[in-house]
Amino acid sequence: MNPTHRRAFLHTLSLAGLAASAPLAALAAGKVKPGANSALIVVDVQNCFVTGGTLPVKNGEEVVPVINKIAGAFQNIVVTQDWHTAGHASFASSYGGKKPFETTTLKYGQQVLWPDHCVQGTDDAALHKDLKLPTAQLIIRKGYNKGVDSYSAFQEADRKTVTGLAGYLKARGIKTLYVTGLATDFCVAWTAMDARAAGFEVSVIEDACRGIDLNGSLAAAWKQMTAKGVKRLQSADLDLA
Ligand code: VGL
Ligand code: ZN
Repeated sequence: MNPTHRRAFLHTLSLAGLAASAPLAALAAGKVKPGANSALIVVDVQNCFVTGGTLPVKNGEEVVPVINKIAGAFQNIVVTQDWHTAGHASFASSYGGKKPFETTTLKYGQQVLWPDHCVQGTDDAALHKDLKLPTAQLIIRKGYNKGVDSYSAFQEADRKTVTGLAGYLKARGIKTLYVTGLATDFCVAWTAMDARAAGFEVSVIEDACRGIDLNGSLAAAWKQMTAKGVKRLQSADLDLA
């Protein structure tokens, strides 16, 4: 064996040795392990958005066991609640001659009109009873300004009024967010995109979300999220060990 061949042979041997001695965990290749500077964001897993609620998302309750399962992998968890005043500007009932799921133009732009939902203090606005997040550190409520909707947990629909969530996360040194909950194409998508705009690394965990899908809004939301650098993960991509 000439020296060049010998080096190549040794190189191959040492690589094989490395592979053989690699711990099993490392072979669960590509799994993501959320670190101390990551947070799980659980968006609007409330009675209003599941079966029996006022604005039910199809199979919305199915996110609960998925979120409970992945929560153990996170040191930081933030929960959000849609928290509207009665007579809110996003309710169709606030206008004469408007039906739910029609749109209108408000001062800040187009607004989908919804059935009355998630009114402050009602059982409909309560978090789903099976959601088990004892380590969650913050509940942020949004949509309480009567004239302005807030799909996003960061910024209201006027694109001016902030909720304070970005400041909270930054003050705590959090850099990476994993977004879950309801609904994929509204509050999850707006939260994820605003998080990108605020400078966070963001993944949406698809099977921990369910969508409303109003006139193709689900596909449109994924397209917009992808364009803004939001990653699309599945709960199985997380290292829960
Ligand atoms: C939501 C519509 C109206 C959501 C909230 O949580 O996605 N959707 N309000
Ligand atoms: Zn709402």
